[in-house]
Amino acid sequence: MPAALNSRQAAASIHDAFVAAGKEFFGVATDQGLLERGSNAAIIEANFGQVTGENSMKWGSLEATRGSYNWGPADFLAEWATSNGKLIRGHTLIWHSQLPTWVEGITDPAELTEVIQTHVATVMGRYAGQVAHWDVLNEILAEDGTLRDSVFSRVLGEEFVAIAFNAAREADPNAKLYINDYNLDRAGYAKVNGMVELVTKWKNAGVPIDGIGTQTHISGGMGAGVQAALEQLASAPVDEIAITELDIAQAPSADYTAVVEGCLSVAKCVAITVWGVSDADSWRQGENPLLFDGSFQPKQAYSDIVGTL
Ligand code: 9MR
Repeated sequence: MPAALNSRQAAASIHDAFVAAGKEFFGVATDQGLLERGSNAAIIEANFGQVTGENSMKWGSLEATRGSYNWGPADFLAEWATSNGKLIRGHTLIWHSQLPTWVEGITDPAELTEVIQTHVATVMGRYAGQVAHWDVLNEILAEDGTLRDSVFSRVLGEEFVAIAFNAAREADPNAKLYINDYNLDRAGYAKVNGMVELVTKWKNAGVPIDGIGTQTHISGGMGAGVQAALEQLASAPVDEIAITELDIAQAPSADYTAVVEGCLSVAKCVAITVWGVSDADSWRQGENPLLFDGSFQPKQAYSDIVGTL
């Protein structure tokens, strides 16, 4: 059941408008604590079409102690999404941050390979068939476009890319498998070049990478450059591109609409996710970067995007 109209904060669904424009979904990051507070659930029910767990599906949240799983918050999110007809983006399987210390401490390549395979199979297996996109790898590049230093790169070199994606395809053949990163917002930037190179290399080697996720945590004035960055990412041999964690300092309407128009103009760009509903809960406190203000009122940027669509 959709929320009653008087509890909705924006009359028109940005997701419905985006789908009508030919795209897959317009979603938002959330989690149990948020869904149980304020107008988050009502707004998501009425206005968005997909949820990404802001923290609940990260390795550190799921398995801080080896072999002991904390599924509660992740299960809550998946069940909420399913019962409310929302798609899910799984975030994220392999990431150097919010990584349990027991994983950080592994030095043996065979052991780390097995641990990655088990993690991917266990987490993706649990939600198999329910998750539209999985961020298999998150933030593996340094700013100069080379591989970031992490336990994964130190112990396995670039091979962990193949290990993780091969395990992911096996665990849930229906999920679109993504490599996700930030600072992919400007065409020609070293990290964008590095991403296209890395994905091209591994795709040509037969590794099943379906999409590139560009987080898109940006400042005002950067929105106009996003389309060219999407075009460059789309030059990699992937099926699709998604904007996965959008937020823009002070939420200027011109930048938000430019990002949405950029995605509309690039055929491979299939989806947009904003990184939270309300400024009250944004990780960028003080920057007011989201589409709903601290009182859950939709901003100009929200209605202008719907207008554009
Ligand atoms: O928004 C998330 C915040 O609540 C967490 O404390 C933080 C922990 O690292 O992660 C934030 O989400 C990040 C996402 O998982 C990956 N890209 C950057 C996001 C913002 O930091």
